[in-house]
Amino acid sequence: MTIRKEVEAILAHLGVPATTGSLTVRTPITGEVIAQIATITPEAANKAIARAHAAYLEWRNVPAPKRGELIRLLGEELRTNLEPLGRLVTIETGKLLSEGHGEVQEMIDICTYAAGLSRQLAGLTVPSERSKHRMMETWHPLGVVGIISAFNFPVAVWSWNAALALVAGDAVVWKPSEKTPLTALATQAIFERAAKKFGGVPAGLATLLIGDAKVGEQLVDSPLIPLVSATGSTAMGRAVAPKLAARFARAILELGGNNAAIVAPTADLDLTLRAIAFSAMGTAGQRCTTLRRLIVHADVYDKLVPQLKKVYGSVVIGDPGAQGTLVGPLIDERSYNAMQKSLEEARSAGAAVTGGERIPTANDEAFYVRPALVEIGSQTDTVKRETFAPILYVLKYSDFADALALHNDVPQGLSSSIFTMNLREAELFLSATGSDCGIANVNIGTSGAEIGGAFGGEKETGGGRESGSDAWKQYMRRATNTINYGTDLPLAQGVSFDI
Ligand code: UN1
Repeated sequence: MTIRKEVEAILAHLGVPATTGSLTVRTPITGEVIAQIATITPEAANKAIARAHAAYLEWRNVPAPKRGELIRLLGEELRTNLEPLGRLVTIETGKLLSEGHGEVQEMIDICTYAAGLSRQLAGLTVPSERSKHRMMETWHPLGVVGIISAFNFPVAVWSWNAALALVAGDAVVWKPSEKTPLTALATQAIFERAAKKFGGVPAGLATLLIGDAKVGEQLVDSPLIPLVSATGSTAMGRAVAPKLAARFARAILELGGNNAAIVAPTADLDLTLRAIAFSAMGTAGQRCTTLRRLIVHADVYDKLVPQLKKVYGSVVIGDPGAQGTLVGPLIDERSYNAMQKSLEEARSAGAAVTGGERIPTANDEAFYVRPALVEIGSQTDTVKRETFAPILYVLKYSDFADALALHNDVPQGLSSSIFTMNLREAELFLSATGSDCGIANVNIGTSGAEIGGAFGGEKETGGGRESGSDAWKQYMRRATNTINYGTDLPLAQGVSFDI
């Protein structure tokens, strides 16, 4: 069966109505076209946003634990469809089958989390300074949440936002990456089934808009959308953030990462090697949390780096659906060119590059590469820039303070790790003067975060937090309430105003 036929079968199985249109969808596995689908017009997109707003006005009246029931059903529906949706993720993104399945598992996990959360959207009660007064805070639904997602986590990112937003009483409008619209259509069909089992939801409660960057701009500009959660490049965030700020809308920005790990002299090198391999080469280096910089102590450099080179030289590259493959294709030619450009720049800066070459296949339009290990003397501009490809820059250090300084001396601040058995180093790395990232780990890689924690990063990563912890608060508005159950009217701060 060709991949195109397989895609048609999966979409039919998941209940996606067959369409045709101007958007060409390819699989990076072979580069072949797997679908032609319709895109939305600007007028229709505006109507959809208005419909979502009307849905929100109804949905906010449904008790939160009932809203949680919808998300529980969504989780169940995803559980039933983990295999086909996971396979579709692999076909559309080129990530390994276990990662495709893992992505759907992540969706299921956030649904479980959000369903529980629906009974815990609690506000504080606060002691009032006034007699016979009570203060409390109440969390209310916010409105329509715009979700702009990237190709590399084509469906999990929607679920992190949508599960929380829907439980919070919001409606969601989703603009997925143009590179991965099929998994979005499949997810929408799965949502519709859950909504039906729920007994129906207001029309347009969760809406999918397939289109180009202009659709994203409509979400960013719409006065009906008080929060936009956008995942993508720092350049995209730079365009989006001022527009949202200008109309006082909220932003959750998940932008570039330039994640590093420090390998200290006491590191468990066997564990470190395995953690580096997954973080740096996994998903062909196309996670926001991918390990991009390795800062290795001089005492262990000559032991670790040759071992790493061996792994880089032997890792199985190929069909992400095949057993044994560890590195699948890059998403497209542009990504391949960006990788080659960065490697060229590193070479001219005197770096020693291992790997990085294209692995020829029968398909000219598929881009498989050997992951690149780049030993480089200093943190050049190339190293400071995020290249969304499997390049690991390796730097050497002798003094821990220098390693920390190198670590933080990049514009991005998403994820970070230290490999050490030294408690002082580990604690320092996690302290206020340590890693400046939103995620800081010890003896574990930079990628593969769990949904229970808040996910996001600082500096040019954008500052947003999604998923676990108290991320839900961004999808709600807080009202502070003061109630007077007495007959007097004492004023705060002892102010008197007798009429
Ligand atoms: C992303 O790359 O956009 O930490 C998100 C991880 C995943 C999320 C990555 N759970 O690798």
